Amino acid sequence: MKFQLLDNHEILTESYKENGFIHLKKFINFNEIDLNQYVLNCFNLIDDFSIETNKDTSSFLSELLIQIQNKDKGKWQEFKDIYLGIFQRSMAIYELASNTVIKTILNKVGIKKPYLCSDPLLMINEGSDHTILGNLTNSPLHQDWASMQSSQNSVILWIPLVDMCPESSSSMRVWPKSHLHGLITPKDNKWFSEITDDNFLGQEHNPIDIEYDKGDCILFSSLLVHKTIFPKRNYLPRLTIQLRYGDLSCGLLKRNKGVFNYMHCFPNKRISERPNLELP
Ligand SMILES: O=C(O)CCC(=O)C(=O)O
Repeated sequence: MKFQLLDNHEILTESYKENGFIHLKKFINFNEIDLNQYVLNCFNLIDDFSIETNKDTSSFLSELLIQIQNKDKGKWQEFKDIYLGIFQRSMAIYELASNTVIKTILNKVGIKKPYLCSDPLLMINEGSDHTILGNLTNSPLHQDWASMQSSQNSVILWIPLVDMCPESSSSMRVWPKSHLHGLITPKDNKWFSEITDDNFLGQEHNPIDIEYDKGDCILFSSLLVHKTIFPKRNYLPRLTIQLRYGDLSCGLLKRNKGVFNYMHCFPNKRISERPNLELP
């Protein structure tokens, strides 16, 4: 997958501070055929899928997900494991995450000493015809800080890799200025550190539904309130890059002794717990 970052962005620092997010148009160019090939290579770890890769990514993904859905539920679980383990960690996404243009942008929004506070991820949001990934894909009302627990000024770069069509694409709803309230207490033990409408003063703010083009970037504060939105019916899957950065120079992070909350490297199961694992 080849990304070419466009570095002609005028960073609207004031607007970011005020609203808690900025929309960077045409943030990356990428070669779609390679992206589809990467996706196919991951699916082919489960079975042999034969499908043309030179299609629009949404319909390509949709076709693959339907093919898995038509198989037995054991295959669904295999796909979930591959999705969480391998699929999300494309090397191209890691390369992108370390790009100097991104570092410059991070400096402009106040992150003096950036570090990656979670793995850079390639994510799927399922379409209306798919149920394999379930709640792994769409997010409820939340602030990312509750799960990231990084610096006060930590940010997320959210980069959709498919074309948006308002009638058939999912997106994000964001509440401008909501980051100014600080952290809102999440519900107990809820997936995605969900917050309720009651403990969020959402009425004070008018939410915005993001309309994106493929390769745009929404850069937002980890304290911005947001959630996934999708049309009532007939929407296609979406592929998104998500990058998360904190600031090593932040007093809060230091007082929290550099807390790090994304422990992807813990083995899910030991070798002895996988009796059918073929050993090298
Ligand atoms: O991609 C989405 O629909 C939601 C993403 C999200 O909630 C996040 O990046 O925190």
